[in-house]
Amino acid sequence: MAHACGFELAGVVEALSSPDFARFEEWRAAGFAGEMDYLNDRRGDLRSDPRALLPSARTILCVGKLYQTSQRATAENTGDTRGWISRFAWGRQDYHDVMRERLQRLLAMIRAAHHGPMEAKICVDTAPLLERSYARAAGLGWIGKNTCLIHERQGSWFFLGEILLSIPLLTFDAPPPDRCGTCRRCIDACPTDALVPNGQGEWTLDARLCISYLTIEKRGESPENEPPTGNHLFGCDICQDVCPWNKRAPDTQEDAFQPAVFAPPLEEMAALSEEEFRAKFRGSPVWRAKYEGFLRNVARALGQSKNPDMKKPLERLAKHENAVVARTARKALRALPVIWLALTIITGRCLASDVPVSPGYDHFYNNEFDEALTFFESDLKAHPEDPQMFNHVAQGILYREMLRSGALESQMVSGNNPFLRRPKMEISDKDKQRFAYCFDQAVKISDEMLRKNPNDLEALAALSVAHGLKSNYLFLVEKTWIDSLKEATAARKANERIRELDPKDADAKLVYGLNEYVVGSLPFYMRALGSIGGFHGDRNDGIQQLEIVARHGVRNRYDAQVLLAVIYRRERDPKKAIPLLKELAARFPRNYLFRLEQVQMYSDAGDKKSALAVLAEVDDLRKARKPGYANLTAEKLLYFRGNLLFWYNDLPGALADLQQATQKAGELDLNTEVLAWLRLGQVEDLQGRHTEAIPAYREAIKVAPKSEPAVEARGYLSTPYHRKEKA
Ligand code: B12
Ligand code: SF4
Ligand code: SF4
Repeated sequence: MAHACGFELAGVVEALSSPDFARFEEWRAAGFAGEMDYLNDRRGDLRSDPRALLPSARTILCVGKLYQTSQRATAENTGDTRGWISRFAWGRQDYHDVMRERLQRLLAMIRAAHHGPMEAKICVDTAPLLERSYARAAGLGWIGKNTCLIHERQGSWFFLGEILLSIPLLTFDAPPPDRCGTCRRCIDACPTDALVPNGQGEWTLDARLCISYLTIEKRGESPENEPPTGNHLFGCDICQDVCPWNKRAPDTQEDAFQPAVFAPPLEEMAALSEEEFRAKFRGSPVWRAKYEGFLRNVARALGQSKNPDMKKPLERLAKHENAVVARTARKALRALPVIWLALTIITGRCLASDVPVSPGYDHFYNNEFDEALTFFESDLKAHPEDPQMFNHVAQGILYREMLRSGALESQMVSGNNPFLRRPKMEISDKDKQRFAYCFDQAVKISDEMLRKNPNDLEALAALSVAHGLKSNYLFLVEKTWIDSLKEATAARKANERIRELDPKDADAKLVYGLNEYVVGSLPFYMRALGSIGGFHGDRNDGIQQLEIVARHGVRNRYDAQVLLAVIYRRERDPKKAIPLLKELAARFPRNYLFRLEQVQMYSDAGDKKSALAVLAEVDDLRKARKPGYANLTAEKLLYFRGNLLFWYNDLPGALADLQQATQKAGELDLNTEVLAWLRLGQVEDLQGRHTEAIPAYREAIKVAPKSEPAVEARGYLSTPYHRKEKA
């Protein structure tokens, strides 16, 4: 009957007092209920026994209704100009009404089937009933570490509802086993560490730290040290998004839950009048936050956005007639100089008028390093007391050089031992000196700041970045990897101090995560050596830390995404790299590398069609001389296509492209040139023409004798190349 009424889950349990009430008592005694009066006062006490709601109750019929739709988070709908509403509130109609109406239908069916007298009461969410406890006892699922009820096949995206019945039922269901096992993804992913252990070693939720509570239930202004709520406007789904039991969870068939509003533009939301809010959200669960609460959430999201264009709407909200909204917006504005100053480490997006505005990083991420450096140098002139300004210049110099020598391209990471085999980059003396000067100044000024205040977070951040850059420099330019690791360790130490002082800072996990991964990836003997020198690392932990920054970071988010894309490639996990690269390409449209890397990843993932489609898109952008693409040569793209066809065994196609690319080899950067010659030789060999292959290998060796492709080419001079059988 329950299924016929639209419920995917159903079960029955006796209407007795729940043994879990002790858990509830302990939970609220710990203060975890925050200001939710309906849990703290008499209405909370009523949860001790369902017969407080219906004295004649003998049975509880528990049902679950799915609400997940086919809509997913994508690069287009999760940009930094948009807010985010939780899945359970996407529908046009409030789930309470939908559930209630279906439960009424179910009750009518039960009444029709049961002929005698019967009392009943329908409950959905708001009734003082321990819903998850009874649903668990009725066999609807187990209670996960994220505290949600999870069903093995249906996941956890479902609402609960109940009918208390005065009739006894003959059979009762049993709770399923706990299937969380050793997993702790939800705990690690929660950005505010709201999932905490209770006295019995089980996980529970401190609602005061939970974004869902802070955006839905908490009234008035945010507490002084409120955890960051990111772009969440109503509720939070993170601990369910990461749950493996939701990976294959089915979507709802319910029309009323299909998304009406889910990722609204922040600027548009900030401009809503009370009437417009009513028209948009009346009837949706978002209504619960009320106009004041919703706009307060918008103000917070604007303040935590990484986008400079969000300052204007925030300033308008600071003048809002609602005092709570206006004060929240003013608080967010006051915090901006600090947030955006920190942000300049990576994005350079300083917005507040009393700190330097540097569009340099927009150029930086679009690979326009000359333009970026012009901005960074003038910022430095205006703020010579700020260590980060020196870091920006040093970073601009280093990355310009990396692009020039092809080191920004991911061949850098494709070898067996990628972090150690990069040929030295050639860098001019002038750039070398400027880099060294900027590094020294950044360290000197940060040290001075730390002498005055050892807990100065900005100085620690600057120190960490300076050492990180120096580590890269030593590795790529000087190729002194032990010194490079020492610098990486110094970066990590400064970072660990930030993590101690501000454990909630997701961004601080960037350097830590990278260090874990890089050191954890070194060959064993080097790691052993490293441990004498004091470095240690764990690859998986490193990846996990970077994933947290990529998802929840503010200032280091894009760096973490770039690093992860590179790492996923190295870990042979192209499917994970693709969405990241799409997001980066959308965010930094003038950086062709994000698109070319997509080509490679689609190819690695076996999706030749998509790889060729992205490549054609890049070629169109090049031909149209779109910004960022004008300097890309036709030869480079021919190499890319030839390489792709080579791996897909389309040898005539590969040959034509590679011949054309190498005809004007001068148009290729060094990295691509040596690879193009190597591939050309290999294609000839595969077609049984070793005599034609030899000159190509010789060219590869001549162009960059010490590079990995040249070493490989040397091997094929005497023994023609054969494709290895797939393992
Ligand atoms: C208050 C409340 C909140 C609060 C507090 C949440 C919380 N975890 O306690 C806030 C505002 C933070 C919240 C958030 C959300 N909520 Co809410 N919330 C409620 C409400 C009204 C009461 C929950 C409650 O009593 N909490 C007190 C604590 C102690 O209870 P509990 O965590 O459920 O734990 C009980 C049992 O699970 C059991 N238990 C706990 N651990 C263990 C371990 C073992 C081994 C065993 C045997 C038992 C056990 O004992 C406890 C006492 O009964 C219920 C509806 C209701 N009437 O029950 C909805 C409800 C729990 N929320 C719901 C939803 C959908 C959400 C959100 C997903 C919404 C969103 N996207 O933002 C989030 C999820 C956040 C999260 N990780 O829990 C659904 C959950 C459906 C499901 N599949 O689990 C419910 C059931 C509403 C409904 N009718 O559908 N919610
Ligand atoms: S809903 Fe969000 S903030 Fe709350 S516990 Fe889950 S992940 Fe943490
Ligand atoms: S993420 Fe892992 S630990 Fe958390 S609820 Fe899901 S299965 Fe359990």
